[in-house]
Amino acid sequence: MNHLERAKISIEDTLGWYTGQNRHWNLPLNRKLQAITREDILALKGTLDKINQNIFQIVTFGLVSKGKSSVINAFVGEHILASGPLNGVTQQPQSVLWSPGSAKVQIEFIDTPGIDEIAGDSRTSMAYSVAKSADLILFVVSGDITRTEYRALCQLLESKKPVLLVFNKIDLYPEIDQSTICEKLKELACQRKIPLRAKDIVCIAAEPNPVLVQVEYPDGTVKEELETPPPQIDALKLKILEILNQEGQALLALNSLLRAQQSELVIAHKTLQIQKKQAEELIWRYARYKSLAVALIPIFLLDILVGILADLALIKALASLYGFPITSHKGVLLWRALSLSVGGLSLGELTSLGLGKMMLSGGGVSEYMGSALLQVGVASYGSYKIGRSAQVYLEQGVTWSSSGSSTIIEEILSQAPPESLINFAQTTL
Ligand SMILES: Nc1nc2c(ncn2[C@@H]2O[C@H](COP(=O)(O)OP(=O)(O)OP(=O)(O)O)[C@@H](O)[C@H]2O)c(=O)[nH]1
Ligand SMILES: [Mg+2]
Repeated sequence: MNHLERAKISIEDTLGWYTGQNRHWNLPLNRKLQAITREDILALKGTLDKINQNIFQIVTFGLVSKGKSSVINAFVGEHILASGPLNGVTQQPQSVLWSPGSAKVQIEFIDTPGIDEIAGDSRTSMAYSVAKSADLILFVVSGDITRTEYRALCQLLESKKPVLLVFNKIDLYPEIDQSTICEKLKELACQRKIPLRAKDIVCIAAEPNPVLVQVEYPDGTVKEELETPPPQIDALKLKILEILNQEGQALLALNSLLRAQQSELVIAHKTLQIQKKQAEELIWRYARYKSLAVALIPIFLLDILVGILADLALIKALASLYGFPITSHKGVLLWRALSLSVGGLSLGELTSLGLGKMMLSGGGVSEYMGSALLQVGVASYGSYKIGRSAQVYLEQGVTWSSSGSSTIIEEILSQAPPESLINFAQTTL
């Protein structure tokens, strides 16, 4: 099974958990929780649809008026998106489907509003949030790279996004200079003055200016007329097709999984917030059970065993309270990890105190009680700590959920060829 198929199953699985299809709810559905996680569940569904339909999302990004909308229009061959010389023509993200023909995938171009020099501008944040969910970003520039552009580029690369630098409006330069400009840009990349690889820089003219051409009429007269040349985007088309062929599936799988994890994280966080009080009660209840059992069972090791079982039961109870996916096996693994990090002390001390309790059981009641009480304190403290840490782990449930998304992500990253865009995006900055 390839990565894309495995990613699909993993996301289906995840969605199943959160929509209650394959989730062992033993609590009535929490209406409030359902309401506040509705959007995140929809986002998860959207990710699944995207992967089911093989939709590869390409986002255009850049400063205002660089030609972002024009690039998409040039691909689809129609003036679908408004473009114009004024800054801020695009106010909202818009999406346009394009089928590249030969490739098996569909491309969804998403146009974003131009980022502005003003920090905190709402359209800028909108553009960033769209870009961060892209499978590939076309960073459109049309001239010297400004400080704002450089910073924005670094910010996207820091979030491990695959980026192509698209130098648009190349027609504004005399034809003989055009290839020199492209070479210069690539050289800057080689010198690391642009944080990209030379091969990820493409020069195009999405909507070239009209040029004067000589038109010969049937009567032999020759007139100069303005004619709009076709877009010059072949280099970009080729580059995108190359990426799609070489690593399109891996990119699609990787980004879908990362996006699904993001939605899962938000759902987990909201669930934890809402169930906080109940979880708190649960933790204390289990801490009490455990202390009682540990204090009353005079048999050494049996008390420890009962204590461990109580912790395991607590972890399972917390998981099912939150409705997060957890199997018994994962519960044990989690308990082991947690008790090593927080409860190592309690287990060790419980053992020695248990031993003490056993030795003193032949002595006076007060000695036995003293040792047992100490053991109870450690037991309930350990239980409390384990419960608390389980909450934190559960919040990050995505990393060890039954769908195994992290394992697939790790595989995709480790199997990405050194020359791939995936590998570059992961290792740069
Ligand atoms: N000469 C030339 N002009 C272009 C090219 N591509 C776009 N333009 C012009 O640049 C201007 C801005 O283009 P848009 O596509 O609206 O730019 P944008 O980046 O989407 O702008 P905002 O939505 O405002 O952020 C328009 O007047 C286009 O005609 C090109 O390749 N060559
Ligand atoms: Mg635009």
